[in-house]
Amino acid sequence: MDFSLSEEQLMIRDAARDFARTELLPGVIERDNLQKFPTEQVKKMGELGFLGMMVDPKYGGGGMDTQSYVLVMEELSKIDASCSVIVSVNNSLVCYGLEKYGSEEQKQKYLTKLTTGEKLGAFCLSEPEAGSDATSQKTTAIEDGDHYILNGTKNWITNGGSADYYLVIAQTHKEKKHKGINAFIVEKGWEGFEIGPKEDKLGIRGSDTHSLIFNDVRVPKENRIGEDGFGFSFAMKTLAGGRIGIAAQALGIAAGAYDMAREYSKVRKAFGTEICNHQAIAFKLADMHTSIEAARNLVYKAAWDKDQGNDYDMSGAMAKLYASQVAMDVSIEAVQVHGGNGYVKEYHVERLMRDAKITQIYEGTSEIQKIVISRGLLRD
Ligand code: COS
Repeated sequence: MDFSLSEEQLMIRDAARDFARTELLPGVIERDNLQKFPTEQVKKMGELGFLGMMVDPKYGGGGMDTQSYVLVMEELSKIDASCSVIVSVNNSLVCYGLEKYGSEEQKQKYLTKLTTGEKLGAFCLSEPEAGSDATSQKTTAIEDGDHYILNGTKNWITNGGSADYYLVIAQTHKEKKHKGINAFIVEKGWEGFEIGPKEDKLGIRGSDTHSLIFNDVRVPKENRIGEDGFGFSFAMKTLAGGRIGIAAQALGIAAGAYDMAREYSKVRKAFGTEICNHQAIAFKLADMHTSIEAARNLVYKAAWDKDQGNDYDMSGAMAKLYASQVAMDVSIEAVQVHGGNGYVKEYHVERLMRDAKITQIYEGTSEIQKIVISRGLLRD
């Protein structure tokens, strides 16, 4: 086994680390407080090539591997998980979905703008009654000549208010159940497409989460992705890669919280010495570091599987399940190491603790990951 990173991977990791420290850290508390979308930072991430990392350069992408993407996600998430989820959705759900399954016309028209940051994407699967139970889509897309007519509501959509292009999953042939579902590219501003109010969230408050309402929105047939009835499969295949991105986000949150706890423990004194000299704190650091290393190995393995062309449904699900638990555990312990200061926004760790929780929920809850893993184990 070779765990070493290439020169190129180290360079992109360091670029993300520098960017996170210089561009994300300064305003992160304010953005969290005010639920302010990081418009300027997203623009800069587009310029740095973080928004279409794995896409072929002929569509404006970086042509990089999944490992590089995971490294960038990890570094950004150490500081600002609200920014990293924007990167994750745009890369692994929207750009990946379009590059892998879109038509050449769709790639030329939409993908080339999404990779550069000129436009931002959103992935719209969840509904008020179809979150985990994703086959129960109530949004309909009914054929009408050379268009589909879209009606329904989507919930908890990341980049909901800020995106330009939306990949929307909807039911076309109800009687065919999941085999009658389609995925469509919908543009902001089309008649009948309304953006609902912004959600007031526990964490990742800089990211922009909305419900979306579709009232007789006319979508041209050429905006359907893949063959008729491919939509559910499209969503599942795309989400399998998305989960690697969220696993890397969880890993970054844990690593960021650990770094802060370690630094703090070396300067804060109690009972006449730095608190890291007390075994109660040193053992916490040992446990945190060990679990982060285990999570990192699972996340890198899932990325490696994807890069090798191996099946990554299970390894991605295992990485997300484990890394998201580690993000919760480590961030709670980081607050504890900081004592009273851990409860204060200025010290950052309380934000990381709030941000960690969503990694156990979105792109498939931990319970859904266990379904994916156990079904994979029991498949003949
Ligand atoms: N890749 C390709 N196809 C897949 C797939 C995958 N990873 N997982 C499932 N499918 C296919 C199945 O093969 C099946 O198709 P066929 O009948 O043609 O074989 C179809 O999808 C339905 O699968 P299944 O019967 O297993 O569906 P279930 O209703 O039992 O649900 C889970 C499957 C739970 C895995 C799925 O609904 C899921 O992932 N839910 C969570 C969705 C999610 O992540 N929501 C968050 C929203 S995005 S923030």
